[in-house]
Amino acid sequence: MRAYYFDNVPGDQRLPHDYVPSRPVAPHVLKALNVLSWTIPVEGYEDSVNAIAKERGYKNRDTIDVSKEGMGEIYESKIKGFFEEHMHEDEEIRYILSGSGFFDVRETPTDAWIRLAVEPGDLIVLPAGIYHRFTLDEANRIKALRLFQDEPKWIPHNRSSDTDVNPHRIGYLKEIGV
Ligand code: KMT
Ligand code: NI
Repeated sequence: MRAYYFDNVPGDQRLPHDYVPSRPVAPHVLKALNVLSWTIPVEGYEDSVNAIAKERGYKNRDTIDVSKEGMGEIYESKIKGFFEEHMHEDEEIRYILSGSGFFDVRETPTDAWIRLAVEPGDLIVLPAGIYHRFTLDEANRIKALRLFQDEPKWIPHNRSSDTDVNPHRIGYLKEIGV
């Protein structure tokens, strides 16, 4: 997984939006935001992913196919929703099986976007309360395993003055010491 600062240039969200020259984000910066990542080769990934799932209490999982073919008529609205800046009250855990895409996470306190370019074998954990969004890249497809601590639920809370005072948001800021 490559991590770099998003260039904020208006235009197609599926483009890399990498500064020239690129502004890479060091692993310790992601660590300070409580963003976790592993690389686990897709061939024979099960044991390693199962071990992490067991250790972290991820009891449920499903797969998601984000592509026109995979989503049908809800594709356009889903793509739009994924890219709205939001938070969840649970961790967002994704293991990329095929394809690629970008998860953008907000750095705090700068509010800069950090772009995580994910590809097959990347396992990422976005902590509860972090502001983030997702987009496909120009290849237009990704398949991922979604892991959940409890029931497969996925409630996005779009960023607003309400989410700024959400207990999970406050808890996240406390955890990262901001
Ligand atoms: C999400 O929650 O934003 C998604 O599931 C996006 C697709 S998973 C690669
Ligand atoms: Ni999300």
